[in-house]
Amino acid sequence: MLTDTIAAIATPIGEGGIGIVRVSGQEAFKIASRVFKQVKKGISWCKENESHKLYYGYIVEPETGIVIDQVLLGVMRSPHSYTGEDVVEFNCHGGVLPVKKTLELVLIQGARLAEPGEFTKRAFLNGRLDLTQAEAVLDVIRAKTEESLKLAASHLKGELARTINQLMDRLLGLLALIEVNIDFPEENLANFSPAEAIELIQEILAKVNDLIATADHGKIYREGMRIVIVGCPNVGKSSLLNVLLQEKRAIVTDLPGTTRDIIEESVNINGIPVRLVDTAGLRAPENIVEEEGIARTHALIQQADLILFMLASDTGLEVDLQEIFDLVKDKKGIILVNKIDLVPGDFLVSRLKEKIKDTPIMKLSVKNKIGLRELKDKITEIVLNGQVKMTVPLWVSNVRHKIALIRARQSLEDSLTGLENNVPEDLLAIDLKNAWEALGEITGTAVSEDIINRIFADFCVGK
Ligand SMILES: Nc1nc2c(ncn2[C@@H]2O[C@H](COP(=O)(O)OP(=O)(O)OP(=O)(O)O)[C@@H](O)[C@H]2O)c(=O)[nH]1
Ligand SMILES: [Mg+2]
Repeated sequence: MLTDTIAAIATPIGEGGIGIVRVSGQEAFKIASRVFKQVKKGISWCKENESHKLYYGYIVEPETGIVIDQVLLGVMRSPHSYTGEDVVEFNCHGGVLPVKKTLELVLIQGARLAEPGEFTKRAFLNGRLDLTQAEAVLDVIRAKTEESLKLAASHLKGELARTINQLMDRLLGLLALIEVNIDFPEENLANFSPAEAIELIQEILAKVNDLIATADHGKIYREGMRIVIVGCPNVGKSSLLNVLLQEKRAIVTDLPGTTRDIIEESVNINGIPVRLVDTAGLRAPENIVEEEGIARTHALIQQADLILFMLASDTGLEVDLQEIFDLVKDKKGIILVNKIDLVPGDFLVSRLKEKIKDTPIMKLSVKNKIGLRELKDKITEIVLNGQVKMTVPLWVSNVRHKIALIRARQSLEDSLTGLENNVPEDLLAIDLKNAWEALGEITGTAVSEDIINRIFADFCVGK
């Protein structure tokens, strides 16, 4: 499969400064030489040892001689390219047609259209990247906040892989000792001391546990979270969405029942990528449109990571809120008392405190922008359990990595139990090998084709 040559458009389809068609594989240069006519001044692009340069020329349809575009050709020879293969990149003018026509020509000359993520997959299979780095490529592309980008970039640099590899090396050293003991029990070649083994495994286990502990926060920075604003009509839900978005996205009026449909937008709250959802006010529906809106709100509450439950200080607890509290009671939430510019709201807050024990209650005025800073800080505090800034140098952010770490932890714990109970060394070796393999799944040293395919299927074509 790695023997054929793949091609794809690597830039978004649309108008832009440049559009790039990327070609990788054994035939890349041959294909380029058929369609690229260099405007020769100096060295020919296909001269041997010429690499990592741009060459000026034209894309020409070989049969007709028709010029498609004026381009710069980027040449990167194997093995020093992204994929590790021979790579050429046509830097066309950034229009839909020049780029598409160039791709077409390349395909006619024998390249195959790349699958999603296939360039990066080849980079992995050719040992240019480990699996954590390959996954980080996608995380960098998708990063929504500076913090998510920072996290992805540290993985791209291979920091997670380095840590995992160190743990794997130490495990392997121990395994080797045990294997020697199994193979030559009499000869006492290797000094295998169970006490030292226990110490070493405990050290590795502690590191694995540290990594697992970062995973929940890491996932929030990588994948973001969904916050749903709910409450009675007219309390200011849409106003809050608009002010957090700094944009008049949702319609705001003083008529109750203004919002009928779900409005969902991305915002950055202290570095956390958030999908913020505004919903239809909860009340006895007056018509079928409102009824549907309210039904959707109920469904959304179930999917939310955090609920902002909003009341207005001027209307207070006029409706029976028990039903709504029941809806949100299993979720993390914050109760917001809005419109304190109209009525201070202290009375309402004290009444609420009688009813509700664990959920934080905050006062704000969306209109006068009072309490918004505190609300943002409260949100981060709740989702990160009080830890507001990224302080740990290395974070696990990917659920796949977390699951593998948990399996490694289990096997390490099993091996410790075994050592304490003097189990035969070959059984001990099995546990340690399992731990080693679980860690190897993270970096890709021991990983099934199925997992690899699943990872790269998420990528865009051309990456
Ligand atoms: N005085 C005051 N008015 C506010 C405040 N926040 C929102 N409002 C006003 O309250 C009215 C309702 O605001 P919306 O944001 O549309 O309320 P909503 O909760 O989305 O209402 P529905 O979509 O009908 O459920 C509007 O006239 C807002 O300008 C506030 O903090 N103080
Ligand atoms: Mg609204």
